[in-house]
Amino acid sequence: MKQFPENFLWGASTSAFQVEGAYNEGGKGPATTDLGAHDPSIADNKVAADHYHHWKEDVDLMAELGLKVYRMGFAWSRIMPDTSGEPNPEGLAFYDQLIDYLLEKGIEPFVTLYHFECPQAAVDEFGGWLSRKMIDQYLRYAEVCFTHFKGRVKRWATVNEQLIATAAGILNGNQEKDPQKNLKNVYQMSYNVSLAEHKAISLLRNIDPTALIGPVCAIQVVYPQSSSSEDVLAAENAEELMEFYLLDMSVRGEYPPYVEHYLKTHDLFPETEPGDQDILKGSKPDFIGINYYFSICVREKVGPINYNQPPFWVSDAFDLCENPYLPKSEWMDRGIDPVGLHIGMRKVYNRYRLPMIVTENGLAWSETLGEDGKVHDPYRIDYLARHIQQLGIMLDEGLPVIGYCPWSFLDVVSSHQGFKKRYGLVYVDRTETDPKQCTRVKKDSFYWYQKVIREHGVPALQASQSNGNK
Ligand code: IFM
Repeated sequence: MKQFPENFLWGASTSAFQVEGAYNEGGKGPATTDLGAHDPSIADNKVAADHYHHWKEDVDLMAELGLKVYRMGFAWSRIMPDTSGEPNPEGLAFYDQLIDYLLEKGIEPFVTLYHFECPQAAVDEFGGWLSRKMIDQYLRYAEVCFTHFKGRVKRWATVNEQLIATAAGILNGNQEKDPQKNLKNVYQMSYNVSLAEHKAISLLRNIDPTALIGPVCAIQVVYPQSSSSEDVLAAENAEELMEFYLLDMSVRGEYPPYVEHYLKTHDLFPETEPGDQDILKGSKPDFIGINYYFSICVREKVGPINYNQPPFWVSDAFDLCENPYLPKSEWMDRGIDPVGLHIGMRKVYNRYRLPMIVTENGLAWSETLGEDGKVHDPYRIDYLARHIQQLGIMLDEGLPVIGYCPWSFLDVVSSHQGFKKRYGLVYVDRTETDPKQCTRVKKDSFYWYQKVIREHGVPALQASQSNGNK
């Protein structure tokens, strides 16, 4: 068995809006994620996993699991309910008790400032990230958090999955219907997020120079459908447009040349202002958070642009296609690909030379409690084991992988699939329409991961379909 280092950060992840519930309690302001157009037959985040009322029990479970770090989120509008710049004392008090109890249990809180939820007030008043006013809102929020939690939170994430946060109108309030204008909005919002991120990093250096901060990126591992030069170039284009454009902005404060050219020639280049360069180049993150679930496969673009897909796939530079070599499952229709994590993280390190922590990785499954009152999830254990095994190989190769936080610590609500799509190590007993008591039940994967943490690694695995079935 590969022994992971003693100080390896074994963790688990959640985000605030997907677990907390209590959407209108404790002085919290409305958020985009509260007000989205939800199908009433699908659970929303009003109760979610009711972590707001179960937080102590949840931390006890984390301690039982042996977590070294808990990658969590603050709900922006719980701390800053409106645009006045005045924090909500009740919101801060909720996180005070949670963070203090985590620390008491020896678990490091690793907090994401912005994980998809935007204060609705900012969207209503000035269009959210479409306006530069949002940069000031984010910065004030960051200032409140950095100051209030100084010395207790020593690791921060600026933004979770900027690609999704800016592409999904339901999360950021971008209602533009015209596809070209919508795309332009996406790139403008993303540019504003990058400015906000750099300002926040510089601010943390002043407020708490010993704390660490970095982005959380949904890395895109893109394979060409064939070895034709055109398909290979299409795969490179896709990685530049969906991953490196964001990470280059986070780390280097500039677009990759290909992306700058692409945006300019497609009338998508954002509006900039004098002085932006100094902001973007004025700070650098300490680490990169890696979110990875699956790889994708593309081929050379032929035919007209298909606007009927998420904005980040709308392009004349590549076309999405199937990867026939990977096993698939209900919620993993692109395929399960542990080696892709290795490929993706190696590229990230070679490009940026920063420590990396896996901030999300996990397998969704539609689960219910069994007749024995338990949840047996061998599929999840297999998925996690094979990805952790790849981390061991990376460590042997000398890549600075400092931790692993599977998604998710407990079942969370997904924006479009409610509780049908479960990722947790801990089961939350509720249905789509009836939150019941949200009783916690430890899945088999909980006990398995507990052993992984205790023994510092996973036993050697047999090759299986999950490694590809060429
Ligand atoms: O639930 C999401 C999370 O909010 C961001 N990363 C992907 C997860 C699974 O879809």
